[in-house]
Amino acid sequence: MTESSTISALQTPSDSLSSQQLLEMYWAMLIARRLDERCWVMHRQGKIAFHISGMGHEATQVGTAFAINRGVDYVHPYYRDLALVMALGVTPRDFITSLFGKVGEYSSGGRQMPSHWSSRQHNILSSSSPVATQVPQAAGLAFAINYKWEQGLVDRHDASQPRCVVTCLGEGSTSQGEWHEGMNWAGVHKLPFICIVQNNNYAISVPMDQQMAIKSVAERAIGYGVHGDTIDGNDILLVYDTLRAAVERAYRGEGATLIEAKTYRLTPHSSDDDDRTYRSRAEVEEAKHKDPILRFEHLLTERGILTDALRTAYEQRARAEIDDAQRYVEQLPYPDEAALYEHVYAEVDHA
Ligand SMILES: Cc1ncc(C[n+]2csc(CCOP(=O)(O)OP(=O)(O)O)c2C)c(N)n1
Ligand SMILES: [Mg+2]
Repeated sequence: MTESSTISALQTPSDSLSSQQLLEMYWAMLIARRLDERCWVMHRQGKIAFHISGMGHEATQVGTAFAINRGVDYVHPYYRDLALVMALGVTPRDFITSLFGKVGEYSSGGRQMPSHWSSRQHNILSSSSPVATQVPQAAGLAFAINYKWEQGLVDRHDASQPRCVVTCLGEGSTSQGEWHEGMNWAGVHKLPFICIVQNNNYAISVPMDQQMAIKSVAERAIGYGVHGDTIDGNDILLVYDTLRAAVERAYRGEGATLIEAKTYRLTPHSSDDDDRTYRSRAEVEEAKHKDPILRFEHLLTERGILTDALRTAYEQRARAEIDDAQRYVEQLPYPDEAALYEHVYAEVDHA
């Protein structure tokens, strides 16, 4: 990613971001949303079997990506992080190839379910399907970074090296033991670790008040000895500022941060879910008024940064990129049957 080192070196609060940087953030949210929408269409057309959406979470995810040293710091995302991984460099072609499971699929050669991101190139760790397993893994990675600093193997000020680990999960997944173990470990060892809980109030059909007896996940930070913040996850600039502070804390060796970003998922949990069974249409409609993309669009328009002409141009560009990606993937072949056994067992030389 070209911008990564600039952003990291700036140490800027959001009010010093340039118009160009703000527009890049807007673009990152928009392209993820339009791709996400296309995925639902492809699913309804019977072209793909499954889609899990990030719609509504874009401010949290893009604000996060822009606050780290992109492509250098590690990110251990969860399945809803489409906008986050795209802001790190995953392209519409990459993602659509995953959805179709076609040859050349970037994360697993088409073996994993879609949205189980993995990209060595972008320092994105591969997640497992059991929720929250990424948290102790991410804490372990942060431990390794810290260990190298302590042993003098890596200079903690070297911005070409990973200096923190960001991991994400939903509020429901914080009921898993792995979350608590990972958070505790990060607190004990003062790790360069940031955990973002994307709180959309539901774990599929189960509301948050059936997962925990407290109002805010971040209240638990004190129990782990880490810094905790609860923020409006639909406010991209607030997300950015909160993340910048957490990233700087990690880089300075001052320990871990737990960020609870309150947001809303605008779609059913996945293409296999019918959310009419557990939440009212009125509630979903109400949430659409707080759509993080519309909110950022409004702010940028008010500041004179985003014009109608520019917005139209972005929409056209998004459409063209997604059309191109879909066309490209549809003509790709499926993997050969024999490829099923590749990378599963070590090659044994029987000679
Ligand atoms: C250990 C485990 N239990 C159950 C599941 C099935 N499952 C997948 S996603 C999910 C809901 C998680 O909700 P939350 O953490 O709030 O994240 P959200 O989907 O709302 O973003 C569940 C129960 C799973 N993948 N792993
Ligand atoms: Mg949730």
